[in-house]
Amino acid sequence: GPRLTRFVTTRTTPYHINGQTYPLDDHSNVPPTILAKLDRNLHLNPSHPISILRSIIESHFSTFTPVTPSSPILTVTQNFDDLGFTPDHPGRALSDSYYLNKNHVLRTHTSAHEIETYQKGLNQWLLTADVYRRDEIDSSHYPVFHQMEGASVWPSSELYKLPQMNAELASKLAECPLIIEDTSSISPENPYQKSHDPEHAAQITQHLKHSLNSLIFRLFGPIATKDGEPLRIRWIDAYFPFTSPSFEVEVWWDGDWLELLGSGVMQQPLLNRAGVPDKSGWAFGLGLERLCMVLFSIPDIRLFWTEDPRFISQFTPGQITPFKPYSKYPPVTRDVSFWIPDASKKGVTQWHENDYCEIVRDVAGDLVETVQLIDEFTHPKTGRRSKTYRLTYRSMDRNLLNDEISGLQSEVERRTISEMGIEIR
Ligand code: FA5
Ligand code: MG
Repeated sequence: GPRLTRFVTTRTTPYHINGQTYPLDDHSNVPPTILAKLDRNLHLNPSHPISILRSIIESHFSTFTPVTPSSPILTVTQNFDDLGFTPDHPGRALSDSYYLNKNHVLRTHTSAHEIETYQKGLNQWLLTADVYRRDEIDSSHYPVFHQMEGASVWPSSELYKLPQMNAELASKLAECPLIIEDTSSISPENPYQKSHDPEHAAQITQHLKHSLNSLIFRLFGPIATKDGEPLRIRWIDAYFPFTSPSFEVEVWWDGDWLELLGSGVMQQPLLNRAGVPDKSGWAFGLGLERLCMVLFSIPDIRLFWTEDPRFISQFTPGQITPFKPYSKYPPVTRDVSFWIPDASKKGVTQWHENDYCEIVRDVAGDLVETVQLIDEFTHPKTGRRSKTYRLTYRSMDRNLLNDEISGLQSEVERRTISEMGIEIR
């Protein structure tokens, strides 16, 4: 089965959200810091970079219908089972996802809304929402981020139009200073589906690639090609349970490949389940934060959540403008070394770094900037494992006091001792 680490919340009363009650059970692991994010709706504020980027992508795909789902609380069936996630898929683990209880999860990806959107009869749509994942802590990871899901499907009677549409898209792309490095290939590991005519599957795949290359050029072209260099985009094989073939797309940015999105040809059983067995097509899921950080020069992912007016006042609806950092307050660091619990003993939970980060975040909220593993070793005689973490605290909008950080740090230590069974060295 999945790796189910039990994160012990200090919570004792059921969750009450929007008039609904969710009884606690041994899966409940949503802390108050996360609950507080459920109604921020950054993607609906027209002056927020997330929403600005959303509207620019929506205007690029002008024939697609914009969709906003209402609640981030989904059943485990909607978020995982309906999409073909196997019972032991790691995404289901308590260490990676937020559960209200064993039946309800905070959506981990916008793909969870694919079926209901096809059920509405939409063929071309763009759905934007907040998604929740337990993760490490650094300047590009935050437990809440935003995804945009886009899809294009056609009834079988319209597939004959694809070659013409592809030819038009290809001729527009040919005019762009663009290098596409397509390392993907159709193979037994990443096949066209048996129920698809390979001709049609190839046309759908090509339409997917052309459509996303043209979006990425629209977003990055103006900044990336400023000094005469072409924009580089890379396609690589991927795996998702609900698409085949599947691809990830990266863009060359600042001397490195940056992962932008996952995509592929929709698995036909999913479209059948959505009541549209006669349709076929493609979908993608794009992370908005990382894209915004590059396009708006936003240096830290926590800034998206700040309520400091010096952030939001810098942006204009509909425009990509560079962010001017208003000040960077000094960091305060603390190192802590401890023995992790021995999971071979009965009743002892497997150590997981996400559980540690979760407690740090629960205590320090957005004051924690990074949690870095800086040393680890196994004691040669006892076999016990030691880890040393460096916790960096920094506020986005004020100076931190030493005493304040010492208080947070001892609370982190107290809780990790009592809830995770670590032993400070
Ligand atoms: C998915 O979530 C799939 N649902 C995407 C998909 C949709 C595939 C439709 C096929 C068809 P993945 O976990 O790789 O895939 O996330 C998609 C994108 O979200 C990533 O490429 C990245 O841009 C962004 N993302 C993922 N994790 C994080 C994170 N912790 N912080 C910020 N962005 C993230
Ligand atoms: Mg990925």
